[in-house]
Amino acid sequence: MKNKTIIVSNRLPLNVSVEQGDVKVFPSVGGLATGMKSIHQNSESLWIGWAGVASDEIDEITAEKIKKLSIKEKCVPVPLTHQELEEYYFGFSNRVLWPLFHYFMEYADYDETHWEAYKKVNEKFAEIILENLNEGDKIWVHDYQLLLLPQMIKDKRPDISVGFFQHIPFPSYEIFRTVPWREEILKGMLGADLLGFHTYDYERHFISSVSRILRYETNINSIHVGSRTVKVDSFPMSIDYEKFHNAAIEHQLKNEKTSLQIRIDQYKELVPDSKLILSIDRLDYTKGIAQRLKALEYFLDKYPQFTEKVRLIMLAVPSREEVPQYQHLKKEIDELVGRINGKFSTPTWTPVWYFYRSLPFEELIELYTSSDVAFLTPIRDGMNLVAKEYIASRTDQTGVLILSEMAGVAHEMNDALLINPNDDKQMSEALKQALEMPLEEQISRNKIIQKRIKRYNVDKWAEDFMEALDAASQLKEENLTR
Ligand code: GDG
Repeated sequence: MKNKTIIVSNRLPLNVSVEQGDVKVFPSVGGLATGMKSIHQNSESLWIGWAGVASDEIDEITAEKIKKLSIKEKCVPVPLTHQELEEYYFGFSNRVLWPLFHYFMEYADYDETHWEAYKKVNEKFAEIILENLNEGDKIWVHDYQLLLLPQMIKDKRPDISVGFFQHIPFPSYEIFRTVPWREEILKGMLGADLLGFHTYDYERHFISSVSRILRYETNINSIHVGSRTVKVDSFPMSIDYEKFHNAAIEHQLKNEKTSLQIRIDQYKELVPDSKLILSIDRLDYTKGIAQRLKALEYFLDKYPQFTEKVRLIMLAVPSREEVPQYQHLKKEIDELVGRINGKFSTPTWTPVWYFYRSLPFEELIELYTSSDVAFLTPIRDGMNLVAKEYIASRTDQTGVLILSEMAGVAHEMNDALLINPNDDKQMSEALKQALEMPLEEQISRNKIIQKRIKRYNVDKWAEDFMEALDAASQLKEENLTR
């Protein structure tokens, strides 16, 4: 049997539908699935994760069908009960780790039961991995829901190479030290041979936490854990550039239009010098959606000459609706949109078009290609792939990207208009600058960014990580034979 790579994440890249005993399993195309495509589809591999259906809400026959259909997609489901999801996913992952790692300390809700469930579910993942593991396999674990998993695997199989990549920020030591289970979490992560983060800053924060909390000896990008050397490095995640760029070209050649594109075109025809500003995120408090709306309000108050001339298209994708802070945020955003539209609308114009749902890929491309400005202002964001997707979709290289300094992606985008998402005035001035920016300047800024994303695409990202994992494993073998 050939050696394989086992990809592990909380969710499998699958959508499962169960209707009256009829089970269907479709591959899904999220950011991670795209990122792992070159590894998962084109090579020997297996993906382990939750399939999206609580195990106590289906009978055994259905569970078996899901398992069989998943295997056809090279996936192995981890069965999780409703309560496990409630405590491990909505509880510990999304009410402790998510807020804390994004510097929302006041939202962290420490609950011993949730922590116990988090450990138990990580163990469950470990058991299923071990059942599917052969000598020589490599494991790539993803993200904050599975921080304890690397060490759980290493305890049982020190010979196996384990890589871990974190998609969200790693906070500074001063934030991280507040977690009651900080030592266990760091030790869990250090089971990996290679730990990857989006940016050098996150990497540095992690190393500093290890050095100050565990007192392990650390270097610029390695940590000594007993006789082992753990490598730590940054790998800024990217996108499938060709997919977005080609979809944008095809869209522009197509004669048929969706109702969304027809409405966009009508607005542009009605007000020929009008501009569209785009905002896309999951509805999450880390994304700065409320602050963005307030900046728009400030802008429209300060520069009334833009009345009827600009429109914000705001796509907020529903997310974690079970968590109270997300419910409060939804209410706040509904009210803000209502207030802004109520305050500035004219008989023929509303400043904000608000979509609270997920749109199909085709419409996403329409938004990217039709919008003159992308207004992406997260309070904290591990990376932010939307920024890269927008630039990749601008086939004529026009368009202006207004981007928060607090997003990991800002490190790669010096030519965007970088703003502090807490500064209304600065965001408002950036909007004015973007709306008035000459086309030549837009093109000269985007050219540089586009070239970089094209060259460093998501396949390259995955390839770099796997190469670094191989190098780290080499080191591990030398240590084992010493
Ligand atoms: C986490 C980190 C990090 C959005 N709306 C629709 C839609 N999307 C797609 C976008 C993009 C993805 O969702 C969102 O990716 P982001 O990177 O912006 O954000 P998170 O979901 O928070 O992801 C983040 C990322 O992991 C990767 O490491 O960058 O910092 O928080 O790909 O295109 N896609 C479709 N319809 C929508 O309505 N089809």
